[in-house]
Amino acid sequence: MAADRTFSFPEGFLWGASTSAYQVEGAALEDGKKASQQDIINQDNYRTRGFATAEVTSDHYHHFREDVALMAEMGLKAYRFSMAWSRIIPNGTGEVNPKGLQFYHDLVDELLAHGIEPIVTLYHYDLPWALVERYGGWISRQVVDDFEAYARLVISEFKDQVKYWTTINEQSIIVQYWTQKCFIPEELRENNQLRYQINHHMNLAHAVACNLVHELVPGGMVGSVIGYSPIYPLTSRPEDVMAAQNAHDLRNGYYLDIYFKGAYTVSALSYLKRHGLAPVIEPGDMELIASGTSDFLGINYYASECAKACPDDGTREMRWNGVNLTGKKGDINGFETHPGFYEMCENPNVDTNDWDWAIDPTGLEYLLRDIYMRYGKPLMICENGLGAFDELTPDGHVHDPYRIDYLEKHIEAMGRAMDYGVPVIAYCPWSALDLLSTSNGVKKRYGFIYVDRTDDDPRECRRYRKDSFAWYKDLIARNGQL
Ligand code: BGP
Repeated sequence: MAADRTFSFPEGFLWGASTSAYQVEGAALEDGKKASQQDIINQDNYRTRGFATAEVTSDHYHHFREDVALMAEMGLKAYRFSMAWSRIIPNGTGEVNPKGLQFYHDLVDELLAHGIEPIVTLYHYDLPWALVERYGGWISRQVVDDFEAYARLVISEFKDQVKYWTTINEQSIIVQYWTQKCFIPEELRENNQLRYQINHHMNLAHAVACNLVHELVPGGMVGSVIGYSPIYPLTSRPEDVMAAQNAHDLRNGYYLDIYFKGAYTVSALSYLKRHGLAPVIEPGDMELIASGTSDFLGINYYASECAKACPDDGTREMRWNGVNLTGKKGDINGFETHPGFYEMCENPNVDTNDWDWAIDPTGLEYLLRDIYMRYGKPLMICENGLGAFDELTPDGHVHDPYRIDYLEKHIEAMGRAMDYGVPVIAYCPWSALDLLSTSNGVKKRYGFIYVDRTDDDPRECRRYRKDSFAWYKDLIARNGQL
């Protein structure tokens, strides 16, 4: 924290860490659990790219007591994790799996026994595969009713122990990377309207979940979790500034306005309509969406983004994203492009990690202030972190000063935003322990706790404390004073 500031984090601030079910649990088909769409997607990732499957991941299912003990040793006040629908209701609807439910009871009990507040995400990309087979998953509106039954069960079950609920993880990112986050059959992949249709169904499910928390959980608080990148214009040329505004409206505002105003961002919706991409909205949908009020917003922030003007001169095709699959800087295979609206591009003013994600702590201060100014609700950092190739030394250490540096600067930036009046209630970096990345296998690591395995070989998944573990422990003990 800069020397001239007197800011300190409030008492009770929730220093935490994050994971998601399919990325950390493993036991993909054990004790009654059936496949989720992520089990299927990641089998394909293994075949085609050599990334680990979701079968074992970090084997948290069998190591959770050890993991919670390590979290307690770090001094965590909160743990944000998701529950796997396919572990609890293996066929997506109907019969409940008692062993699946028991696992989450044991986990929640263990957390509370260690004084760690559970922050539960209802859905983190892992729809039961049975629902994909039955009706195409999120493509069908039927999923909203089935999600309601699942959410009602889980919320009722944990209502006395879990106060903080988050609904659906990163709808914004699901739209951009839909084949990674949802199973989309080959023949539908050109139909980009479906991205927004899926998102519309998720908006309905989100509203349903908000209403359920308010109905069932005394004093409960609920919000969505958005994958959020502030978007800077490449230059101060007015066309670039306009392009950055367009990108903001379509990639950020389009979600936030739903959560807090119950309406689609007009500019983004007009753009989608013009290109035949707008969702079909049925009578009553917008009323349901508006009824599901959020108490806070969960934010996942890794990197800022940059946009420039993109003329609609007939030479450019619409493109939806770019990704770096190798971890070699510069291997990103393109940028999202919407001719006539915006084109994403590299920002020459920031450094990047090995997967070409910008490293920009100031972006966190900027977005916290911007979002709070627009919507006025408390904010919770549900993910923030640095993916890196960590190395386990022969004597069992992992030296990750780059991660400490990244997190320290982001915490400092969060502190500055709070000093300017933004109420942030939790900071849960990604990730508590190493886990399966959504796009790059297990070699891209984020955790405070190293999990000894490779993409090919799960080994025994032994845990090791990284240097960042000790650093975070100290930081929490000082309540964030840097
Ligand atoms: C977010 C997701 C997480 C997570 C993280 C890092 O989008 O909510 O599930 O994995 O990003 O991304 P990746 O795993 O692709 O490096």
